[in-house]
Amino acid sequence: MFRRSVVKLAAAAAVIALGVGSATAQELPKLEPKDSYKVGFAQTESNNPWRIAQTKSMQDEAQKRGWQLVYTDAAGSAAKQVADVNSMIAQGVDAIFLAPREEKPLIPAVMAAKRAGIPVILLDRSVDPSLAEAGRDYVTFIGSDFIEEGRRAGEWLAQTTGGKAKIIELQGTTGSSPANDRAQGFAEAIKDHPEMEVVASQSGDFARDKGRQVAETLLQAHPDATAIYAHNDEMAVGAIAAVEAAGKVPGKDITIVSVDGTRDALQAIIDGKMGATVECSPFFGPVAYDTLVKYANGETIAPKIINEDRFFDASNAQELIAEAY
Ligand code: GYE
Repeated sequence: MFRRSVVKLAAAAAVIALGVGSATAQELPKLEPKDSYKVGFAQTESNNPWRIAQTKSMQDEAQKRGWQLVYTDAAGSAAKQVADVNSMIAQGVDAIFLAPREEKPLIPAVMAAKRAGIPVILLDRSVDPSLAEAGRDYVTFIGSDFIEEGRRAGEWLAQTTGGKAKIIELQGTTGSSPANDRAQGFAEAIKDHPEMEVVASQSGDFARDKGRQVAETLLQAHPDATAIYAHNDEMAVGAIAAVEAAGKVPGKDITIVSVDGTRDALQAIIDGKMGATVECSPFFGPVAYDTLVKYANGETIAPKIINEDRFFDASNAQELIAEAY
């Protein structure tokens, strides 16, 4: 008798647990419409003009709206970024904007926020889609189409070199979504050009000096290289110094193409040292907060919100440098 009721009770508990479990596993945390929010922005690092412009955009827009912004800088550490998100959860923010440094290590942060009932919007970088999903684990990803960026860089290089190039590729941060996708898009663009070949590919961690060092080593190992594809402008600017240190002329002996659209890159294009850069906008503030307001108002949010990006080369760099960062 006693045993039977225990079994029944256990079964009922299991049903309830299943019900609750599957509901929370499927549903995103809701957000109440309010006049102003306290939001978190978990930045990955601040070692380049792109990051600084992005942070400023998030801060300026929060100030304009009278929102409270809890800002953290993970200083290039995925582990610190997870801790930063946990501290935002403890501070009871209404929502978290996260720029995940790498695709996998930030999954626990996304899940912790979800468990705490705090909606997350991914900004500029994404997480591994097999481990976390937009619309279920986080609200949406807002940023550029990195595969398309890589493709545009590759197509420009194919056109400029007549489909003939020995390429050094400077990859971004290992395990980050822009590094993965920019490599993929570029490879797709050059695969039908039999005389275009990536002779070496190594990470420069999206950083100027690391990019310079890696380019220096790879230029020594591959003296026949004719082009450099950098996954961001900071590494491309570092690579210009490496090319010059190797006694070669950037823009003549070595064609350089990259991604972002920083002021230094546009200046290098004007100076003829760099060929082109695919724009990747860092100005997220308005679209980030507008999306959160729409979410709070119960509007359907697309799983990806893709920024429109331009292309900078010798034809427009001079005209557009005034608005660069
Ligand atoms: O290109 C780079 C930055 O995640 C899209 O990260 C961003 C990239 C950007 O450090 O400069």
